[in-house]
Amino acid sequence: MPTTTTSILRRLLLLPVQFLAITTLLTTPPPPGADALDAGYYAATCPDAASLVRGAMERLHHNDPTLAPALIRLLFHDCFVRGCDASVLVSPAPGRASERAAVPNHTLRGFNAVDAVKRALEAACPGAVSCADALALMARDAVALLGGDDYAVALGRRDGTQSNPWEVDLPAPFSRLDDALAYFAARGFDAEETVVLFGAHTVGGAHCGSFRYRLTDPNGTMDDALRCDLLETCGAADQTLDTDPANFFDPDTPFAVDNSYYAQLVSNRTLLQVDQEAAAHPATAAHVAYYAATPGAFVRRFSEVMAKLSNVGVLEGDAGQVRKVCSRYNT
Ligand code: HEM
Ligand SMILES: *[C@@H]1O[C@H](CO)[C@@H](O)[C@H](O)[C@H]1NC(C)=O
Ligand SMILES: *[C@@H]1O[C@H](CO)[C@@H](O)[C@H](O)[C@H]1NC(C)=O
Ligand SMILES: CC(=O)N[C@H]1CO[C@H](CO)[C@@H](O)[C@@H]1O
Repeated sequence: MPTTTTSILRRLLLLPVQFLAITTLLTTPPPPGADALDAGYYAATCPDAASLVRGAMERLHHNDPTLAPALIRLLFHDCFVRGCDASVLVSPAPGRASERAAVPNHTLRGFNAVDAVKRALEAACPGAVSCADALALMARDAVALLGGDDYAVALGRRDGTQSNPWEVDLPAPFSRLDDALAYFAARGFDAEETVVLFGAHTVGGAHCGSFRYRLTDPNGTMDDALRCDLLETCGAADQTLDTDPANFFDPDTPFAVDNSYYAQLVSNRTLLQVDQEAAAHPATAAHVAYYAATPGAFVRRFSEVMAKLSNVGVLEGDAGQVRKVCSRYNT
């Protein structure tokens, strides 16, 4: 009886949604999609935008090499939640939460750098360059500064006017790989592309909190020597973020876009469980083995897939706005 009631209720609730989706499909033209982005978008309004961002990134990177990995991650968190619309950059305000209040965002960094670059863009070309474009350019420059291939970023993204913590549904480090693959597939990334994007975990690092539970599991997949080393660094007890030690994913070359991440997967020496699963999963194992064995192929592919990531669900034309300050909507 309760099951029937629930299923009827569910059907009643779903019906109008399906109906709405169908009518929307029939009556509205398809959105322009990232095809409408254009490398020359700022030719008239801010011709030096890209070089201004590159120069600023070079200075920032020189002062703090940990920033570039943080920006690559920031782009991922932006683009997979509401598309690449700078929604991740909005600060929570009293009475109005934002994506930054959601758990996966607690360890995000780089917001001040984006604000600084945007201030420079505003000084050069007031109101022209969106925060979404600024972040896409900064992430591209981060990849290049970390020794990856430079790639073209088409421009014209607009900034969103919504940022909701409850929409942050990013996979967790302890997610099953099957779920992560389905999540990436829903955003247009197949298993190979997902494995390539995971390769971002060849730069930067993770706090112990995202893998500590693996260190006390003698039956887990982590290499024993690494497990013992990390147990010494991290301890077995949970810590708050400000005291929790951070660890490089790839301690040998933490600031190089290279294929060592895949060698670590093959030797069971990576930090995150979901990453480690990619070494053995039938949909990903061959890709992991290939990129572990073929350094140049990874570096080239990483930039191609980063370029694709930069175009997910972008706002174009008159949609959204061009924020003046990346952490605040225009009033
Ligand atoms: C299943 C998917 C993913 C999970 C569960 C995941 C999880 C994490 C976690 C837990 C951290 C450590 C955060 C900290 O403790 O400070 C991290 C760091 C990082 N992630 Fe991911 N990630 C995923 C996919 C990606 C993708 C697709 C990219 C980019 C293309 C990316 C780029 C990075 C980078 C560069 C860092 C280092 C950040 C820094 O040093 O500040 N991640 N990720
Ligand atoms: C590890 O596996 C052994 C043998 O299967 C089992 O007895 C033990 O409880 C497991 N330990 C943990 C921490 O899961
Ligand atoms: C990695 O772990 C898997 C599964 O536990 C095991 O079969 C494999 O032999 C390990 N590889 C290395 C290099 O330790
Ligand atoms: C980087 C960032 O904005 N982190 C925030 C994540 O959410 C917590 C809790 O809401 C905030 O305290 C952090 O400042």
